[in-house]
Amino acid sequence: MQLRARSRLLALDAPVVMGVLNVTPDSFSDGGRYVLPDAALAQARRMVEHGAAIVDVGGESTRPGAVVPSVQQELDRVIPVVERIARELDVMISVDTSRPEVVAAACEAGAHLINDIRGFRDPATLAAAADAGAAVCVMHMQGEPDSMQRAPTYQDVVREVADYLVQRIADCRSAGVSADAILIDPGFGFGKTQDHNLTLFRALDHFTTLGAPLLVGVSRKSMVGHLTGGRPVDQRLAGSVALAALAASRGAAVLRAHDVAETVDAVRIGAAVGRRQGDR
Ligand code: YH5
Repeated sequence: MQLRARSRLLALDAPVVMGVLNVTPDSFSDGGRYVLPDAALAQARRMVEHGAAIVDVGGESTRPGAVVPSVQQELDRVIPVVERIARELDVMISVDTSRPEVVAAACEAGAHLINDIRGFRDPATLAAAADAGAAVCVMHMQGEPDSMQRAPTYQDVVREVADYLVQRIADCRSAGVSADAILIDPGFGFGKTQDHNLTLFRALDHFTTLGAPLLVGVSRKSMVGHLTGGRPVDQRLAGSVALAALAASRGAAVLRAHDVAETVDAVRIGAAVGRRQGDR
């Protein structure tokens, strides 16, 4: 199994790690236009050295209450960083965006994969990704980042999330995205209670049968906090790594993580002990 993303092919026979690179002003203390690309490039380089196969660059915070940046602000944050990574590192570049203008400029700057937490709700965003030949990650989210955690409800969370993802795979194909350029993601923590997250995690085997490689993002999330007696975000490393290993053992193809070195080891362990396609 391979992911086709513009000029790059990524082997997914063994699970890989996508390193998180936030380029929001609150994640780089200065937030200035000159400091940011240098600091971000250094962090990207470290993640690649630690074994990240993909670097995920995001210029919009998903924290509830976070201010949505203007298109120009998002471009100013993301594009210089993508350019630097493309020029200086040998890695697949993912860009976290919901906007067609950012997709087009990011691909021009060297991005390979578009990771839209809104699941390409805007058809123009999907069209821009398809036009550029970029791979896409389609994530499920109930509601909007601002309000999604207020009272998420489902009749059958596994069915609803799976049906949504299957429909989105078809929509991506209709928009011209090639079949081997699509990742799907149940979207842990995006309009889900702890119960929903756990139910989805236990059903990961099912999500691996939907027709596209599965991306799982649980790193540092409240799901980990809940399962570890309420640990704050800076004490969630061990829990995050444990969940990453479990996800890899159940067939997740890409693990999105902040702590790349630790997660690379964890997914190796998970892949080795888990039963994978082609076993037996
Ligand atoms: C994801 O799952 N998540 S941003 C709250 C936290 C810690 C981390 C404090 N982008 C995903 O990482 N893209 C994000 O607790 C994503 N899948 C994909 N494809 C949220 C995040 C986080 C949120």
